[in-house]
Amino acid sequence: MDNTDLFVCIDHVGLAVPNLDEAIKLHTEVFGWRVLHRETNEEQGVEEAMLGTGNQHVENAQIQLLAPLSEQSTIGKWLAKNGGRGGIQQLAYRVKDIDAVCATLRERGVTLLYDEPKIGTGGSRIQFAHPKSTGGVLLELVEPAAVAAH
Ligand code: V0V
Repeated sequence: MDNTDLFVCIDHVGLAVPNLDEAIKLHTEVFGWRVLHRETNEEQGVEEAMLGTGNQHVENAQIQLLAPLSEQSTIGKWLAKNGGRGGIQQLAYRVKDIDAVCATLRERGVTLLYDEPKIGTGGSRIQFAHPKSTGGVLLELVEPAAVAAH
């Protein structure tokens, strides 16, 4: 796959938060973000909200607030390791063809977490690259649902 076809843009930055309602209040009332979407993803162990700026729905990079469904969940463990405080947990790149991107990254030695992409926010297809193979950042790949449908 050509490098120019690999990533479309930054899709979102994921923030781990101890309490979703409090985090939404901060980001909407103080920072002026808008809640675009909210859902619970049992498989990922999160209650999450996607926030956007301005009038655009999905064209701009978003903020994803991620609250844990349990202490044993990925976000629950991340928060415990970080003294219970929130922070940046992941950086997500938007892709057009997640299967092709995963194949290319695997060829280049990147460690991907799942054999096949899983379902993420809004019915998107998602995959993660382990921080040990990305220079220390948990990298998510997102193929949005609208693209996945075509
Ligand atoms: C762990 N490490 C991280 C990290 N989490 N480094 C950067 N960013 C993070 N978020 C480092 C940690 O410091 C250790 O480094 C090493 O990785 C192993 O840490 P650990 O505490 O033992 O963590 P693990 O192995 O239990 O879990 C790490 C992985 C986990 C990446 C496997 O976070 C995972 O499965 N993430 C993917 C799923 C996920 O994040 N779901 C929640 C979002 P040292 O100390 O060894 O150097 S769900 C979502 O985004 C959705 C639904 C969506 O976008 O649609």
